[in-house]
Amino acid sequence: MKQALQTVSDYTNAEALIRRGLDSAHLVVLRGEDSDAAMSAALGGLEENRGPLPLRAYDCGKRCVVIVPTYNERENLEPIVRDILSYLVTDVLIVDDGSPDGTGQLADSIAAHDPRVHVMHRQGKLGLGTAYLAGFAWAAERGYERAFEMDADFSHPPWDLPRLAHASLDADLVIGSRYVPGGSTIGWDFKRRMLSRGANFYARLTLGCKVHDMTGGFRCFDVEKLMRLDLDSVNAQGYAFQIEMAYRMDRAGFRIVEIPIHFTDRRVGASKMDGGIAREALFLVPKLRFRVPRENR
Ligand SMILES: Nc1nc2c(ncn2[C@@H]2O[C@H](COP(=O)(O)OP(=O)(O)OP(=O)(O)O)[C@@H](O)[C@H]2O)c(=O)[nH]1
Ligand SMILES: [Mg+2]
Repeated sequence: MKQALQTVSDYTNAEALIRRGLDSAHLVVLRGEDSDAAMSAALGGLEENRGPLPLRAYDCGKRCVVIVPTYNERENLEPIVRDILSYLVTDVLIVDDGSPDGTGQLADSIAAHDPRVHVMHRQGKLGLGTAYLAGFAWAAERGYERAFEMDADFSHPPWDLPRLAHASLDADLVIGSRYVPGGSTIGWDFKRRMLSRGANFYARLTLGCKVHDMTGGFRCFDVEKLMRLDLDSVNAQGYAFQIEMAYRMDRAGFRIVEIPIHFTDRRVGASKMDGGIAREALFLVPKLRFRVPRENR
């Protein structure tokens, strides 16, 4: 199936079009490459249902690692790792919490064949927040300059990774945002949409924070800035972890940029979202206001 594709010369032009409603899945960023060749690579990608594949992965010039926490993501793991590496020059860190479905063993076998892929195994389901904190520490110890957060379930379009990486050259935290012009959620029912909207409204109002998508989990951190935060005192999980990290970056005076993304409901596998995650956010958010000091850099 042929789909309409549009070319742009660079990411600045791409962002302007996406904000005006163009779907990034149908955009080819040329980056100086031959237009016909880039178009045919992108079309090939769309036909395989892998998005507008680039001729070459985007190299932002920083040492990047995409941290992918996994719990029972066996079916998603190989395709998501493959797509991440197709779009971005980066390493990948899979943080698996002893998934009963064998995701951890599969991750080991992917890593055995590709030196860019690394695996951290943890004993039992310890939660998304601590998975990311462990990943951040791992990245800082090894001198990575950019650390991405990304779900394994294809909710976060891998073709948007280069846009996040590019925006991170001029920001301390980039958030792939559903709630700025050009962003959206696809495939969620009314209840789930209201829950997410409500959580964001509540967090913004309670914390007085300007970020539109406080709960979004598709992000890129400047590792050096991230390490200046007091990460030992972060203990939130789920939605609340993302709210807390955005708030801490904001309170520290760091530059946060939101770029629009289309968030899509998971392709396969089961959701780990539950009432506990929502309750945590409800009670933790007001506490953050008093717990997180405003810092002067
Ligand atoms: N390591 C680790 N990963 C987790 C844990 N909980 C969720 N994940 C992973 O974190 C990512 C986001 O989790 P999801 O299940 O998609 O949660 P969600 O996005 O809130 O819910 P849905 O997308 O609606 O299913 C996925 O890659 C999960 O496999 C956990 O306790 N430990
Ligand atoms: Mg998900």
